[in-house]
Amino acid sequence: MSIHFHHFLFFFFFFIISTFFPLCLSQTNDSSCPLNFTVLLPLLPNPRPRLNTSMECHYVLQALRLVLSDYLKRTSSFFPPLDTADSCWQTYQKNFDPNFDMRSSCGFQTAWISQGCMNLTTKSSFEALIPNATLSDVVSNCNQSLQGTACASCTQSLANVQALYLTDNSTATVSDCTAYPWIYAAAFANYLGPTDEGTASCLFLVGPGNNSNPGSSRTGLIFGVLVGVGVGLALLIGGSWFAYRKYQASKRKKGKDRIRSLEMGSFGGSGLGSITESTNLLHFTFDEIKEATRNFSRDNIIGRGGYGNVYKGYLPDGSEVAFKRFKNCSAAGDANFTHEVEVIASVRHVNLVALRGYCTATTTLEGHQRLIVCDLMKNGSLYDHLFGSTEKKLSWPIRQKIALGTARGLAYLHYGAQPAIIHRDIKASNILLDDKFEAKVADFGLAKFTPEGMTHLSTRVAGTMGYVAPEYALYGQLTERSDVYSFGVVLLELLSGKKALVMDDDNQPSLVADWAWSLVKAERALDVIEDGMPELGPPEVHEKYVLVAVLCSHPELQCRPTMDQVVKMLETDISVPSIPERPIPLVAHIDDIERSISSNCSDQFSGSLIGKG
Ligand SMILES: *[C@@H]1O[C@H](CO)[C@@H](O)[C@H](O)[C@H]1NC(C)=O
Ligand SMILES: *[C@@H]1O[C@H](CO)[C@@H](O)[C@H](O)[C@H]1NC(C)=O
Ligand SMILES: *[C@@H]1O[C@H](CO)[C@@H](O)[C@H](O)[C@H]1NC(C)=O
Ligand SMILES: *[C@@H]1O[C@H](CO)[C@@H](O)[C@H](O)[C@H]1NC(C)=O
Ligand SMILES: *[C@@H]1O[C@H](CO)[C@@H](O)[C@H](O)[C@H]1NC(C)=O
Ligand SMILES: *[C@@H]1O[C@H](CO)[C@@H](O)[C@H](O)[C@H]1NC(C)=O
Ligand SMILES: *[C@@H]1O[C@H](CO)[C@@H](O)[C@H](O)[C@H]1NC(C)=O
Ligand SMILES: CC(=O)N[C@H]1CO[C@H](CO)[C@@H](O)[C@@H]1O
Repeated sequence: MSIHFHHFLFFFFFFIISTFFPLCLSQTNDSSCPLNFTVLLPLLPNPRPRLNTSMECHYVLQALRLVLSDYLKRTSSFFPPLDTADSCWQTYQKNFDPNFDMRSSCGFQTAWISQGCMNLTTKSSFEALIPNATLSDVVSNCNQSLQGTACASCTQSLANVQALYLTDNSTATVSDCTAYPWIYAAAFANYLGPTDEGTASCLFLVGPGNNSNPGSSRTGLIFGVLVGVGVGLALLIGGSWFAYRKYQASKRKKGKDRIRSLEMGSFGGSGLGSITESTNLLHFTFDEIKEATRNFSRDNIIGRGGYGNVYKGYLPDGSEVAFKRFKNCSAAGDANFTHEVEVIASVRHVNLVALRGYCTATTTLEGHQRLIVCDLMKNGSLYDHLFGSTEKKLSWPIRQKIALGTARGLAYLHYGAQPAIIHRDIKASNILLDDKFEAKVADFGLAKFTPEGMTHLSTRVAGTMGYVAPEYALYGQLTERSDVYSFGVVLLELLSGKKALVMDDDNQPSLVADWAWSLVKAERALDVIEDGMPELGPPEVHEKYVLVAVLCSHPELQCRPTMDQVVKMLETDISVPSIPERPIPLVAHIDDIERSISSNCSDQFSGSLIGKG
């Protein structure tokens, strides 16, 4: 965040020039732009280094958002009038860097500075969209100095606001829509206002920031950041640059898809590690992580999987996080990995686990290391609550909340994220729950980094077949609808308290999807619902959830709804379409094949097939 050092110089030159050569500036009339770019002046670190175009464009947008927030605070309007748009760009550019043509270099259209989305132009139109309770949540989290740890809770509550008004429509992909909560909060929720250093650096990543490391001087901070940037960015620039070019290409195609990097800026920096400019992702050193996890102590392990272990640990600022350590890595894939991590980190949604940072390192003792760092979820995974040692059964309202949250998170991965992400590994243990039982989908975008590589497919089909869509398991055909299938299975687990795949008394596999399907066909959908669930609501709602789950877990992919449709069905009164007939249940199908093979073929052949099934 503190990479923008040249600003002061530019302002300095600008003032020199405007003082001594006032005629140079009078060619364009900039007094008509109502934005006050002067508010940026005290916030810009000095000196500011020359940045790459992508970084520069990112920074231009962040700083612009701050200026818009100042304007909102003064006028209750988010944007200046359209007829001042050109003048505003010119003024901004003159102040920022006269030699950097923001509009042509970054692909910004003139009108964008005056346009929002969804007809949101004023304070009151934005407030009308957000429930009072949510707004007071924002105020309680953001009405304080946002320097340091307070930043994270504020940005989290803003992400909640974003999820509220960006829920059900393709508007989620119009990235400029995402900036409203930040602009609003700096203007009205935070009493210090957008020009406060803490507010500016938390909400807009503009400003000198503050080092969490007490005792380090400003010079030390800048030096540290320069070194950090040198090392961190050298590693990451390739990835983020590539991501940015991709973004630019898609933006040109779609026109409306602007200011994506504003959304990326929504991270609250904790001042640890070195920060990459585009996503504020932290790069941890291996030593930092060793310290946080007490040298990967067994006591800190909170999860195990084919990819490796998950550890909990504390960062020096006191926050508790989860470290996921990948097994059997080699340095060869690091560039790919960092690129992927950058992309994942740019995907932010209240129902997705937020990536905080990562680490790649080669150590003499432990070999090559790759880790990612995520927020720790207080309530563990859905699996723990359904099948673990937890005694208390989840109540119906909480299950409903988890179902809807998971559906929203997946819909965002499929239709909100750019590029779209197919999760591939939705299962109860990948749905994490925060302290308010908000569902957070974990591990998206990481399936390709499992050590098994391509063979992982067959491993998983054998291991957790209950979740894998048949077309993916059998032919490796991977689409968004494979995630929908897995979601349907998780939803059935959530409703019934039964595991995706169990062996019955005769050691025959039995899929929860087949079982639920047969109940629905027998018009006994309500029998799917787990007995003894607290706070049961109206049966119509239970039935709807069961039907949605059975529809999602339909063996034929074209019969499944999209995640967007699922969200709509779950949160509105839209009725669930009738469920198309399906072929023989999958497991029975395999049994039939096995039977026919064992009667027709050699024992060896049938043995190997059964072994796979
Ligand atoms: C600049 O624009 C403002 C408002 O539109 C106007 O009042 C002012 O006279 C203009 N100045 C010049 C030098 O054109
Ligand atoms: C712009 O902001 C600066 C610094 O906050 C302030 O001194 C100045 O009066 C403002 N200018 C206008 C036109 O509001
Ligand atoms: C925005 O407002 C205009 C006119 O007031 C209206 O025609 C348009 O449908 C509105 N768009 C949205 C998305 O509400
Ligand atoms: C929300 O707050 C506004 C003003 O603060 C008030 O007019 C409105 O009635 C409130 N709405 C609800 C549902 O409480
Ligand atoms: C959803 O977006 C489409 C355009 O993308 C728009 O026509 C429609 O009115 C929107 N629906 C809602 C409920 O906002
Ligand atoms: C924020 O807190 C200040 C005092 O700390 C108070 O004066 C102000 O009214 C609060 N703002 C809101 C929106 O509640
Ligand atoms: C940085 O934080 C320290 C306390 O940690 C505080 O005293 C100081 O004022 C802060 N610096 C800035 C520039 O906000
Ligand atoms: C500071 C920085 O990361 N500079 C990079 C800008 O982009 C060029 C390639 O376009 C790189 O060579 C620089 O290292």
